[in-house]
Amino acid sequence: MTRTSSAPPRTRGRTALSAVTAGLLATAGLAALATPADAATTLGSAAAGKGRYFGTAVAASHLGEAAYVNTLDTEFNAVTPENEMKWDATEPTRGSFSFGAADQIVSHAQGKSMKIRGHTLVWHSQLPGWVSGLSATDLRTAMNNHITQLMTHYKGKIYAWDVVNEAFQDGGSGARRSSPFQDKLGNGFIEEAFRTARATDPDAKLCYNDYNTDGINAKSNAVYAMVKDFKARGVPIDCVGFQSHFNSASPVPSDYQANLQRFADLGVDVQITELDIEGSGSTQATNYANVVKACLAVTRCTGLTVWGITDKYSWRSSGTPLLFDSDYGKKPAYYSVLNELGGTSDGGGGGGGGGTAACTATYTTAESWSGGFNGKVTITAGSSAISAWSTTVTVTSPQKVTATWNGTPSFDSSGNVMTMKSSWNGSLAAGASTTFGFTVTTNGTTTPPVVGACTAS
Ligand code: 9MR
Repeated sequence: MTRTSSAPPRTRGRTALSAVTAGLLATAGLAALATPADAATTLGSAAAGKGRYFGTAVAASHLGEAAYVNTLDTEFNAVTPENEMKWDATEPTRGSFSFGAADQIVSHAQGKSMKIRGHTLVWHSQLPGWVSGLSATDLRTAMNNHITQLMTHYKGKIYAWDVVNEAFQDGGSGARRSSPFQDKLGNGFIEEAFRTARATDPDAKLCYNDYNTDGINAKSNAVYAMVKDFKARGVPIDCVGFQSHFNSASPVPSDYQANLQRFADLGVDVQITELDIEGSGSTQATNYANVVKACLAVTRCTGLTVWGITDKYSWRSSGTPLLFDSDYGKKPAYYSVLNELGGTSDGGGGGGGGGTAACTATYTTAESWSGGFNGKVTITAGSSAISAWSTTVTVTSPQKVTATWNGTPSFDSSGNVMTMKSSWNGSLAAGASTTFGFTVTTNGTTTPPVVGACTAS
């Protein structure tokens, strides 16, 4: 990439976009996005077609990133704040509550009619130091107050709360995990937390959530016994969350579906709450498909949540466990999930398009200068010839796309997401390439654009 301090070189055939034209394109782009034609081409809409939600963990700190929000809003219809509702975030000192970051996520989700899972009210981790210093009586008061304050603040907005998280030990003992709550209040803290929760927001579903309980094993047997006992005694519980963090050491269990079913048979909903599966390619895609299959086979499995949107921000990023890669490209696992949900791929180039025409889009900065740069995207047809292609280019506000060439652009309402479709250059033989280009005025921000998956027909 060449850096010069002069004005941009003129490019032959470039289309200058006046403010008026850009505005018209933005309007046209909005209309195109609203067509029912893309009804089942996203995870959320395909899951809805099966009576389920498809959610993701969201971090408030990324809500300013256009590509992050674009993927969230396009693909998902439920969110779980990844850390923002935890005790250390919401009540860092006793009695003083801070809801700012969680509120950001909640208001974004509400604006898009997404379901919200509240995570989490009572957990041994991310617990501020002051809690563990309390006497039993005081701890009981503090726990009930914490539950009451959070659930009151979000009353009417939360689909399901993880009331108690990870209260059981790993391994074969089936015992409760040591925690300030367990050690000072005994087994009864879980029941008390659920009763307080029900009294505060009777409309929210109340879940117990844990990991390594995804198959039938000593730990899940212990949770099963607790839920059975709660149901028998009328302790309010509506759902059990199965976190489903998988990797080669902890693979998708073969009795996953049977385990979900036995809990459902106790009269609770089951939900996949923190799904991620380390790996790549077709192995990862198959594992994801198996998880979706299991949920769909269990009537009371009401939805799935993946633990993040992009590998870039995963809590275990190096294991690339999510459905979108670090550039928000759709991975084979994305296509296998969509397919399993009964959705249809729009032919995108993630490699899992299931026989539809495919292409890839790759970005390079062709030239840059003080105040702007020219981006070049190379579109390459896959193993079959294609007759048209399309991809997205997302720039970071306050950047603006001020010119384009070799394609037909349209813009979303923010102006930051450009959908570029082929014009004269749609027909490509198998493996053949073409390019399109655009000029970005940086307005002080030099972040490179993010190019989405390539769609071919
Ligand atoms: O993804 C969360 C990560 O950002 C935090 O650093 C971590 C701290 O405990 O918690 C992660 O989320 C956890 C979730 O709240 C409960 N189940 C396990 C998740 C992964 O550690």
